[in-house]
Amino acid sequence: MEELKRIEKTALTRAKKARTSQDVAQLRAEILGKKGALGTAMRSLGDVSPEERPKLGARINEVKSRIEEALDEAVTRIGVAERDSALASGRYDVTLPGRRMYPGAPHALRLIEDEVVRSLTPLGFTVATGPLVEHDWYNFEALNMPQDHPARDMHDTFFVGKNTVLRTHTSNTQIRTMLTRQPPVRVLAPGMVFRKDNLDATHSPVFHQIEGLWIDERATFADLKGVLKTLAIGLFGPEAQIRLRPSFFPFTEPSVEVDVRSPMLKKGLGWLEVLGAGMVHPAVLEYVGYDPEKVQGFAFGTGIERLAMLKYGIDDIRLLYENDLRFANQFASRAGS
Ligand code: FA5
Repeated sequence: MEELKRIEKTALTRAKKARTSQDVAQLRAEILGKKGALGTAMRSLGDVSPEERPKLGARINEVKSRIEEALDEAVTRIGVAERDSALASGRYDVTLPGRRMYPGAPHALRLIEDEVVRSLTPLGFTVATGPLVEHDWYNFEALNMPQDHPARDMHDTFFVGKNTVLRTHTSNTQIRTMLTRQPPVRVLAPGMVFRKDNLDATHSPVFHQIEGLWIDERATFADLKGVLKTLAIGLFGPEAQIRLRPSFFPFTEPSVEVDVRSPMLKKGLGWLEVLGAGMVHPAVLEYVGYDPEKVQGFAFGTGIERLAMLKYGIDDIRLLYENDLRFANQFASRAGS
């Protein structure tokens, strides 16, 4: 009990005298820390008789809370004093110009991806992802492009191993989705893709696509047109129009290329090609174990860079990758628009 009284007295006096936050921290460690004076007192409880123990324990707790209070008071007092002295010594010059803040802005490619997703989620689409390093089977074979198919030439491919490629399109995610889910399926698959294309104003060896897939008992070409129109309006405004031209993809039949025209676009008076699409080929449905007699559907895929270039009037794809803040910040105000 005597020793406790002494500890308390010293601690309270030293707390009052403390001048800096370090003084308080040191005192706190010396008295309240594990190896501090009170900690030692706590441990000595084991040596006293069972009758004495509760009384002594209660007393230790009392002393502890009084010391804590004194230390807290010291912290407040010192904080105020330190601020006053900083102000008095003129460390703040209120006439200096403020420091400029540079808030981040979403990248143009992110904005386009978000817009596509936002336009189509009300129709029941959800987002799916697939691997960037892909087995040949998912990237080509199951998409009706066997080993020697000439359509493979259109995708100049980076081979990582004999049967492993950097995916050349997001269509691998169609296959992976259909293999793991049963219809109805409605997914959007955004992501990075790779082709051995030389970097120039309109091509990059690494670029981004977003893929759509809708499979159901009765998902028709008319539904595809409706989805594409919704997408065009979401991206290019309510007056956007679409035009479908016959095309070829090994994994869709019939296949189309889709052009868009909108007064919102600078080149709005002409038709601009924006994506490829078509009804999923029955052979692809068979590859993934669906019955083409029972289910059908459509897919579409588009290049996000090209959409960004059209929408924002960017004439060189390289600007999208250079991270020049003067370029990147132009999109700050477009987030959510
Ligand atoms: C495809 O990749 C098909 N998978 C799209 C598809 C999906 C069709 C589903 C039907 C059904 P394509 O090879 O045309 O298609 O590429 C799609 C888009 O990617 C092009 O329209 C273009 O916008 C973009 N693209 C292609 N190569 C590059 C490149 N090197 N740099 C930037 N964008 C590119």
